Amino acid sequence: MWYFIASVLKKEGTTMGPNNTYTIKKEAMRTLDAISEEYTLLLRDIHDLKAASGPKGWREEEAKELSEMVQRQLYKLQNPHDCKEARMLVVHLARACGFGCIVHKLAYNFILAIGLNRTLVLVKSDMPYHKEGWDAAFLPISRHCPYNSSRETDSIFNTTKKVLHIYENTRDIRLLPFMPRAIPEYLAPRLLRLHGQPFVWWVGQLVKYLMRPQPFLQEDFGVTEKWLGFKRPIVGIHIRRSDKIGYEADFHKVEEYMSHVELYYKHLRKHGPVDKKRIYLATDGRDVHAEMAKKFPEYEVISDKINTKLANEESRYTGPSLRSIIMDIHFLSMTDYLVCTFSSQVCRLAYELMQTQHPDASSWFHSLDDIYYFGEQIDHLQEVLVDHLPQTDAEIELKKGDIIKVAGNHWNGYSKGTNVRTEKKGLYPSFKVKEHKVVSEFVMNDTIRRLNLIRSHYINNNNRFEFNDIRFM
Ligand SMILES: Nc1nc2c(ncn2[C@@H]2O[C@H](COP(=O)(O)OP(=O)(O)O)[C@@H](O)[C@H]2O)c(=O)[nH]1
Ligand SMILES: [Mg+2]
Repeated sequence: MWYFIASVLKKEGTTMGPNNTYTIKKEAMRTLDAISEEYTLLLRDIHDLKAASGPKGWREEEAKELSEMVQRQLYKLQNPHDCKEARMLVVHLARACGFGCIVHKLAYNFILAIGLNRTLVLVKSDMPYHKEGWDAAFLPISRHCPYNSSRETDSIFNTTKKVLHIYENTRDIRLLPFMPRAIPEYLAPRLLRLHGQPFVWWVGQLVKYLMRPQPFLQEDFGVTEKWLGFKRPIVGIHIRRSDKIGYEADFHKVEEYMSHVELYYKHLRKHGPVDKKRIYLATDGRDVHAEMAKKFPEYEVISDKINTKLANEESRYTGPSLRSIIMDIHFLSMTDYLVCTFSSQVCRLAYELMQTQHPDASSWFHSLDDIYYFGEQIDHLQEVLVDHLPQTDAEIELKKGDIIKVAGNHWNGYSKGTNVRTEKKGLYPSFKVKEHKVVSEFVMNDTIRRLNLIRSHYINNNNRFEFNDIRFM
């Protein structure tokens, strides 16, 4: 609702022609200020309500317990007693891509490994930043069987094979019921109560496991934190430029990012005094640091400018560049709020890791473009809470209970999507829907039961699956 009002009034306030009176323009901006104030107070109330719900500290306790449970299970799956006896899933990445992209591909295959009850194994040469592979920065994902390099092709339903090889182009993995955006059934009752975006929490746990730092990296985090003078409160800004612009994302001015930072500090001041407006700046845009210093001198900017130099395309796939992106993601994830573009895997990864440090930080961000998504996810679904009659040709009708496949949020109060019932695509008010959470059973020891479940899932999905692939039925 806030996005809707802000968008309408800003337009009224800034597009008044010369014949319209100055008073209306001024009134529009004054109304906007008043509503912004109300919005801020409402957010404070929600924050206080959340803090007051349940016994003091239960959220922290619950988050800690759930995280420890998941981390223990991942560790167990990844560390079988005898590697020769273990059922493994070897993931082969087809092409080199950025760090965030690699982590997300590994997380995706980690989910597949968990669903098939197999130990995830990597190929050393699939890490373009370092010849030592994943272990150059992180603890081996498995102590006894970290790497494998043989190449074979298998069906994921070949349950008798000890070692299964999986390639990026392996068909239809994404339609397996436990693949993104599902959360494990055994976690669901507790997770749905705890967290605003349970799927992001789940991905956060997977990337937390994958990115457990080597001791030297852990030490580097501590030393760098001191050297930077990293202090809270702080807003993390990631400004993705260079190779991304014009191909995978639009250009956004520094001012666009900073208007959301301003709003954050305005809200924060309602809770108490703020000594300094601070930002952590990560960017691959060469001119951003100078522009920020010139246009926003009142901000304390915490940043390592070397990281920006190392981010450029010529030096990207090198060890120092790997350190730079790990540092930037680490510090972005430690901030109190993120302003960035979710079209970038860098910021989505920082957002996922942020969830592992707080009971529920799902609303601690503003993305200038996409809503949160996970590559290869099945449709992102929303559930309609109240009916909606279209007000313009661009809008679609909603009925309570309808399911919507959301394409994106326009950040002006409206989202775009397709109503599954009517198959109509168009705009609808974002506040009339809520997230539809997908829950799936993950580890099932009974193989036949699992294959049957997979088969029935495909039948329910319009036979998009070729049944020849199920060799065991
Ligand atoms: N150090 C640093 N590197 C960056 C930054 N932005 C982009 N990069 C580099 O560019 C790569 C971008 O690829 P990827 O992680 O797949 O994210 P995406 O292309 O933005 O979706 C990163 O992994 C880094 O190597 C930044 O703010 N800091
Ligand atoms: Mg990329």
